[in-house]
This record gives sequence, structure tokens and C-alpha cells, in this order.
Amino acid sequence: MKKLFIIFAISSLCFACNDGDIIVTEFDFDELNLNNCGDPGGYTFFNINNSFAAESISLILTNTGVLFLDPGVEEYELNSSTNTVNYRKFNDDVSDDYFCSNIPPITPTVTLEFLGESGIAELTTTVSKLDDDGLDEDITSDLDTDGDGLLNYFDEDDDGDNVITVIELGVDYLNGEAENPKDTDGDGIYDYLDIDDDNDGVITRYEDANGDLDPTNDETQEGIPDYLNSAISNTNLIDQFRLHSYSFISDINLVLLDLVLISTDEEIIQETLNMGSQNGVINTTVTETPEFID
Ligand SMILES: [Ca+2]
Ligand SMILES: [Ca+2]
Ligand SMILES: [Ca+2]
Ligand SMILES: [Ca+2]
Repeated sequence: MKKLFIIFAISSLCFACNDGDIIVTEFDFDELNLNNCGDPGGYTFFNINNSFAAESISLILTNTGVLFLDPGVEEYELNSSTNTVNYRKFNDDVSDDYFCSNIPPITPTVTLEFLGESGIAELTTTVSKLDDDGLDEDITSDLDTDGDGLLNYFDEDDDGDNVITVIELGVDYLNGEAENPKDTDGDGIYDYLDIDDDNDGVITRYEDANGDLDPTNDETQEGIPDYLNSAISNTNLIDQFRLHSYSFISDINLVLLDLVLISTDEEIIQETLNMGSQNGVINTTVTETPEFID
């Protein structure tokens, strides 16, 4: 068996046989071209290069749980049956369907294939959650002012009074005309962190006469909601949180380590092969109602 030991150079790889013929090819996979399909239990990752040669590098992972939800690094041992890597060259351009459709297309045909015999697949997931509530909140902080389980940076109602932060900040603050967020009762606690915004002794969440979990639409005196009117103290015992929403985006990077690729008569060893990154592998809006705990 011909052997060649290569330390991977990120964008290109050439290897030659002992007889001097150049067999492969440039590995020239775009780092931002990682793609995937599949579901919990079986994911396929692939990176296609149709620019200079019709070639692909792919990884099938089986027996996984749900991926992409939690930040961190997961490692998977490669083998030739359940967690498999393939490097392939084709006789024509190859599409995503080749990897993702239930019935793979008949064409193009594979002209050269290497199978991963061993190695490690290292999947790094980065998650960002944002509430877009008008504040520049510290995404490294564990602060959860209202104790509802949603950290402030992805909690759109930071004080848990059922009036969302973007409303409680005030228009003047949002458009840059006020230096500080609104503090209706002047007690030194900004409304978005104040559970009793008018300081009348009835918390804002309870000044919700119609009980729709929205204190902004309850006006005993026209033009001013009860929760901002210290002359009105309606009490409606509501110990529930409103529905919350925040954006959830996860990005991934996939690297193959100590990879041993074999074909019928060759073996390649690579210390590191970066299969690339995929931004927004999940890009969605999460809605949930935090559990109210006394
Ligand atoms: Ca919270
Ligand atoms: Ca917030
Ligand atoms: Ca408030
Ligand atoms: Ca009031």
C-alpha cells in the first residue's frame, strides 16, 4: 500500500503516487460552504467544490441526539460504518441533492473515492440568543433580574411585570433624546427594572384589570394606563408571565482530526481537515411562556 503523510494546509492538498503521477487534485473547499441535512439520529454534513474539480468531502453521523441547540464542542469517533467520512471526485458537478435526497441521483458518478477509516470529528456549536429589546445587554452575564429563567440579554421583559422592556424604556430613550430610560415614579429604578412603575403599592403585573397579561391596555382614566397612574390602584392578582420571544441563531464549525482516508490502494493521513463553517444552521424565533415561581 502506498502511504503518504500530510499535514493539512487548509485550502489545498496535493498528493502523489510513488510512481510520480499526480492523482488528486486540489482540495479547495470553501470554508464557508459547509452544509448539512438530516435530523436527530442521523445527520449528513458536506462541503462541495464544483469550482475547479467536482469533488466533495462528507461526514455522516448516526446515533446523535439533537444537534446545534447547545453551545460547545462535541467529538465523534470516526469509523467505516456509523460515523463515516467520504472524499469523492465526480465526473460532473454535484449538487446538495446527492447528499440530502432520499433517493440519491444516478448522476454524477464517482470517479475516485476515499473512505475515512478512523479519526475524530469535532463539531463546535456557537449559539446566540437576543431579545432585541432596545438595550445593549451583556451576553456574557448570568443576570436574570426577574428570576424567570430567561437571562436578561434574551428576556424581552426584564422585570417580569408583563410590560416589555422596549415599551418601558420610553420613546425618548430609544430615539436618543433622553440619556436614561424612563423612570415614571422617579424612585431611581428605571421602569424596565421596576415592578411597581407608578409606586402606588400595587405591582404593575397586578394592574391588569382585564387579565390579558398586558397592563398597557387597562385605563380607568382615559389616556393613562393604570400601571402608570398612581391615583388608580386596581388589583388583579395575576401570577403568570406573558409569552416571551427571542431570536435563536446557532453557527457550527466542523473539523476532522487525525483522519485516515483509504481508497483501494492508497492511504492518506491528515492531522487536521477543516470541513468548514455553517452560519445560521438554526435561525429562528423562540416563543415560550416562562414558568411563574413564587
Ligand atoms: Ca429574566
Ligand atoms: Ca432584556
Ligand atoms: Ca416595570
Ligand atoms: Ca396605578
